[in-house]
Amino acid sequence: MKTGIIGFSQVGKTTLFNILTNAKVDTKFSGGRAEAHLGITTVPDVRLDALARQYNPKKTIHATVEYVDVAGLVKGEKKDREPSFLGDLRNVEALLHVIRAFEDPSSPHPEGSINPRRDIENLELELVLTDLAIVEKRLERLEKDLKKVKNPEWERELELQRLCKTALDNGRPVRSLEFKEEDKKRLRGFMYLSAKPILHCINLGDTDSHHLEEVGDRFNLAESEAQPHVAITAVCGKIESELLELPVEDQAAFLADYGLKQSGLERIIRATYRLLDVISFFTVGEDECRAWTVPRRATAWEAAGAIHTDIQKNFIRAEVVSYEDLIACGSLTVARDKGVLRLEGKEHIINDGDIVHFRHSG
Ligand SMILES: Nc1nc2c(ncn2[C@@H]2O[C@H](COP(=O)(O)OP(=O)(O)OP(=O)(O)O)[C@@H](O)[C@H]2O)c(=O)[nH]1
Ligand SMILES: [Mg+2]
Repeated sequence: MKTGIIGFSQVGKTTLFNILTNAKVDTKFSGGRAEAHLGITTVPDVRLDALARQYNPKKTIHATVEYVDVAGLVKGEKKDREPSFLGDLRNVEALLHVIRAFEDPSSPHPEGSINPRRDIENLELELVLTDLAIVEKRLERLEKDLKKVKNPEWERELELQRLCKTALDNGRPVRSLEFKEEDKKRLRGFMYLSAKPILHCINLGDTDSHHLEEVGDRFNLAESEAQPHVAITAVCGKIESELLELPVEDQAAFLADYGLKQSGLERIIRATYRLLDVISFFTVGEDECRAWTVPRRATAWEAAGAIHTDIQKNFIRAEVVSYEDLIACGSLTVARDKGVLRLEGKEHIINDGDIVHFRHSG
């Protein structure tokens, strides 16, 4: 899973990138056109940790999320030439938009005041304008080609691109449109930024740590929050940066001092999982306990494919047990004896937290 961190300049993108990936990129350096940073986050999961304690495997492999941190957007930049760093965002699955809500007189907010609602609207507009430039170019090409040759595939694409253009012309992101799976495929190659699910993350000042859950009301964001494939969360960047400097055993107490139940990293990853509507299932054994990420309502057959195409191809049955049942039983053998480990076919829907063992031939 790959997420792109975006936002206007000096909002705390790199600070958040460092928090998420435990990197040490200098936040003093800005310069606007810096190269993109890439980092990987291990997805914390207490269930996998508990399974690992039970199995004591040689390897425990958590799910990971890749993050890319790019230079800040500049409002109203000309869209006829795509800013090069946007290229780094084209192949991400989701966008993490950092919004500045902390006061810092030494580096003022570029807009002069704190107003997350305005910043969200401005950012969405930048995405819309960037995509509009692409869709217009594509439509021109399609119309020209269709005058020369009749091609039903291009005609279908023309209809779809026109739908996108109409939405964009009206200031609406491509993600507000519903497409059938085969039409999504037709548009995928254009990698519209406004088609990507987006998590707006409000970066609060350190005195606001008790009010993380209330950002929606406080900044009047209900309208954004209600849109499809949009979610809102908050962090206190400064506190989270300090957290990173502490030994692991002191972190929970430090968070509690600020009234926080979980770290910003956990909150953001959970929000991203909900936004993308994905779940985790686990495979266990003495060699390896591992978390896998699949879309919610994935079938056993699809889950097999997430591990390896060979397992999918040679799928016989999936043995499935819920996390709670396996922990209560202590082992797959006991779970099997008690009848809570069930043998399921290809169409069985995998639930969040299920432990799955695939029986396959070859
Ligand atoms: N007080 C406070 N300062 C912060 C916070 N997050 C970032 N800063 C400061 O704001 C400045 C910019 O932070 P960065 O993380 O580099 O912001 P950025 O969005 O990556 O900036 P550009 O890449 O230049 O667009 C730095 O001086 C940070 O120390 C925060 O949560 N609270
Ligand atoms: Mg930066």
